[in-house]
Amino acid sequence: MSRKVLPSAFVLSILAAACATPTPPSVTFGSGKQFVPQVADFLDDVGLGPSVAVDAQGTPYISYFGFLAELKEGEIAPTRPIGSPTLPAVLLDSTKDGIWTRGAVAMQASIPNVSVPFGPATVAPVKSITPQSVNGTSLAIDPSGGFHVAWAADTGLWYAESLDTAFSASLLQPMKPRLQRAGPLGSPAVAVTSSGTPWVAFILTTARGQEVTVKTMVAGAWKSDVLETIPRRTGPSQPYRVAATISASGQPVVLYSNGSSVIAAALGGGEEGGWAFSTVESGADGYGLSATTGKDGTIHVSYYAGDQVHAASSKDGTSWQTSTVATVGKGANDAGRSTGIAADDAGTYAEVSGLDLAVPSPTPSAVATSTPATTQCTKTSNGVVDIVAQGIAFDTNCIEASASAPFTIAFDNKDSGIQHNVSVYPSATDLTQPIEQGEIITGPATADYKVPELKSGEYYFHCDVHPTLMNGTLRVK
Ligand SMILES: [Cu+2]
Repeated sequence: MSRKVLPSAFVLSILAAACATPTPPSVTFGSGKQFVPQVADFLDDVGLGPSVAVDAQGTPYISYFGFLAELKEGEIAPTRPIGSPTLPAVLLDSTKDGIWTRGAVAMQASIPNVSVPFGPATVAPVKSITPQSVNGTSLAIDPSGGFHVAWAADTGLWYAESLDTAFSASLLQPMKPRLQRAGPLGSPAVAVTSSGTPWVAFILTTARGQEVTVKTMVAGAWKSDVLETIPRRTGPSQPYRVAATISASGQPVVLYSNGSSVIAAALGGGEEGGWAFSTVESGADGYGLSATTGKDGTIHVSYYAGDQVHAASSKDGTSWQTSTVATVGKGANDAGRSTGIAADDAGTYAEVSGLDLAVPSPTPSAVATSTPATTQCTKTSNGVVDIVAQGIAFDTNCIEASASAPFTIAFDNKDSGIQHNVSVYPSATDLTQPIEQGEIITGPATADYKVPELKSGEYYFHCDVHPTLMNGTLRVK
């Protein structure tokens, strides 16, 4: 079996918790068509607003925000390797052969005598970003390997590009006074043409409403277009996420939701080469939009529709075919939802469905709100509870045992060539002292894990290799 990992077969996962005592990243190589979670970054409070892109060679890159971890009293800050970016910052990571390079797009100041990977731009206002005042990053890579990154921050919408070895940044849309809380300035989307022209789309809330705004570079200057002004909704301003991609004809296609329908705006199809609008799906709320264009020119879009994730595709950018990808349950934080869609570069997936979906993206709030509600709890029988791992998932997200009696987890790892275990912890946020740590076994294999007697209450279990994908509650009664 080849140990080469298909680039499109990654789920790039970022540990988003504040980690004063970081767990070392676990890197598991897989083969064939399967998702292989990896921890890209684990120092400090990192991973907010992630965006992923793959370059022409198939190397994946992720942009996201990083903040200093808030330390509890007595905790010692983690040591950072030399060359690590100073925080807060807009970060950029990439992986090759299982090794992650952690660099930055923008930092508040350069570090004397230290070169940070990817040559971040010096952007002094980055100093004031907080997890509350930012609203997403977006990363695009042009065919010659240039990076294009946009991010929504307290001071406004920023864009940085690196066509050579260093990023240069500019402020596309200033916010004055600066935002204390993310909201009026929506999460951006960047698409870049084959000639390297960036298109940046976002929704900005103004007195007129929620303005779907597109900016692009024309003869060295930024030009702005408002595609539609959506009436403001009641409650705190929280614009929808937008998506952008480049069609087969090399023109930008911007996807957005007006609250009741998902709309596509394609440049070049309208009168005198203007924007042509089409409805992707009416009746879909369209949270968490993501879009991409396949090698064959088909445009793929994914988004939420109620408690489902839908995908739509179009050959021409005007007529759309929709399908249901998954039913995920209704969460409380709609605006925090996000989806991700990517078409396979080599078309390997064409016989499957022509596309890969990773749902939801590793946005912390999206993960938390999209977990389906627990319906059934697997109970112990004669002191034994069965857990099966298959397809990088447990067959249950709840197990129940009796108080004051030890019990056994009879674990069956059915995933051929993939490592799993089951470890029990006091809670999802208290992962430093496992109550029981199961030996990691490579499937197909089984193991019996002994759990000591516990007081009644709720505990947490997960697979230490895939903690974000395989976890659940242990109820002791
Ligand atoms: Cu696992």
